[in-house]
Amino acid sequence: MSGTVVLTQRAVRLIGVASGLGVPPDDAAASVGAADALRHTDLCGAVRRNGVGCAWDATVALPATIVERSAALAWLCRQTAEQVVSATTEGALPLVLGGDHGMAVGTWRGVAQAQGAPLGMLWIDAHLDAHTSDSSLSGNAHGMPLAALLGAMPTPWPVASACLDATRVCMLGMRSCEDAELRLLQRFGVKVIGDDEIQLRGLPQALADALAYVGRGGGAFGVSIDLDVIDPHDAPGVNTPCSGGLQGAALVAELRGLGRHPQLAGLEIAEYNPEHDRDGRTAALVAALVESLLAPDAAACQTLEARHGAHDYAPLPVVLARLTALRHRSPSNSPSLMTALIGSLQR
Ligand SMILES: [Mn+2]
Repeated sequence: MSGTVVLTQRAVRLIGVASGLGVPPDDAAASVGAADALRHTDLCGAVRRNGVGCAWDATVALPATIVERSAALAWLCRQTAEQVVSATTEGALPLVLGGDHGMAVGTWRGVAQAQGAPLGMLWIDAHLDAHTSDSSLSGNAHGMPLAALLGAMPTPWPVASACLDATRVCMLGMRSCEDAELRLLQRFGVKVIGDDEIQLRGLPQALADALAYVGRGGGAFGVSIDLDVIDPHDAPGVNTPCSGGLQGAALVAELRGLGRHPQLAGLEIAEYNPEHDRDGRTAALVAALVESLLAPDAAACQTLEARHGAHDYAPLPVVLARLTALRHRSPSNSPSLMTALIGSLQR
């Protein structure tokens, strides 16, 4: 029998989307390169450290032959949706990564199709992403995915019908929006927990409320994280920085274990821009988010350790980290290793 203990959890499939279609022209090249840049930060390693299987499944990239913008958007969304459906059908949890948040239309269309039902949605973002092609002044599709997913886009829009259950959609962290977006979300009855409310009530309570809302009735939900929800000091590598916002470390801590939620049907991390990053800190934050999302929560660790007769109240990862550190210190002397371990647990 192997000495490795694996907590039961779906494997994770990472799907990159190389798109700059939905962002301002100056950010397009960096946005196209975002998925590839993230691929080199060992996100699979971050997932596997939690005992969860992981593979980088595919990077969806536009062929040079498709040049017309709306045809290109439609192609990207369709391909992304297909990748997501295939991962879900095989029992894995899809995690879609990229620059342009416009990819969300493909991600969540795929997840909703695989689930066979409209989804609840926790959308963690500094913006509302709820412009339509009529209301948007910039015309940038990364400001529209939520409107498209609610089925609010005027025709012709490449990906139209509703994928979300509007009564279970919650926006978390908004600190910049325009009236047309607010009106649209109000019309659909979408819940908005803005940044000011988070500052007032604290992130743990705001997040708990948001999760209860999107998971009401036990149906599947998705979580889409736009990195611009984080303070640009912690996450400068985004397309549309917005001052203020959540501390990176706080978000990492609060999302711990969410990737193991039984109703969670998919994850997405968007708007990474490697050219705007400083010292790789945004990329490192993405890796930390991914690791935390798939980490077993404290209750799961304690259940596991109780099953194995442990009763020191330190969660298993802490015990294993201590053991590794001690083994490093005295590689050849296992009796003293055990003595030292016991000593460290008693401290
Ligand atoms: Mn966004």
